[in-house]
Amino acid sequence: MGSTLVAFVVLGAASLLLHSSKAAVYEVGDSTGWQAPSSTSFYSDWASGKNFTVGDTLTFTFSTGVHDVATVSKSDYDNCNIASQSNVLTTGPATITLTATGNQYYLCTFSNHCTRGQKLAITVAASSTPSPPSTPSPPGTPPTTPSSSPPPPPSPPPPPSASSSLVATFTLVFMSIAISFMYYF
Ligand SMILES: *[C@@H]1O[C@H](CO)[C@@H](O)[C@H](O)[C@H]1NC(C)=O
Ligand SMILES: [Cu+2]
Repeated sequence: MGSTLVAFVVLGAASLLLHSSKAAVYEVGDSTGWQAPSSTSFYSDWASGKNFTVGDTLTFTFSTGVHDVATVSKSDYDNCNIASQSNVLTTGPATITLTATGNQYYLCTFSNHCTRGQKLAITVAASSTPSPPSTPSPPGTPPTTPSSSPPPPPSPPPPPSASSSLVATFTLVFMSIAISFMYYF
């Protein structure tokens, strides 16, 4: 039981590591890159359907001096407030690693680019997002996949060794008795 529990804990940790190591890299706007788009909904369209998680990376591709990326508040995002932004990446391409959960807001502080749609709002989920499904699965996981290899090994060994030693003991006792009888008769 104890070793089985340990095996599951190790499995869980390993799967967590696997999930967390699969940090995604997003090219903001894909081939369009980071610029004043033709549609004001371009970047919200781009973000929709994407699941951002802590550890993922956003790459803003733009020419230095033509655009920039400012991380802003929701109200600044809503109002396209480009004045006095302090958290600005001015060199393109710029990479931002998502380190916190919740909503993140970005915009370009150049001219009217923000009002033309060069702004991005995303929601970042905990990197454990994949694990909730896997957390419930551990109980069911054994029969499914992971258990197919690691779990079986841990549990089989104990029974085999225990039962084999038991068999050996019985055999030894039986042979001793048999030999004793042979000598007696
Ligand atoms: C995002 O998550 C939802 C819900 O888990 C899922 O249905 C959808 O396929 C995911 N989208 C991507 C692009 O992974
Ligand atoms: Cu711009």
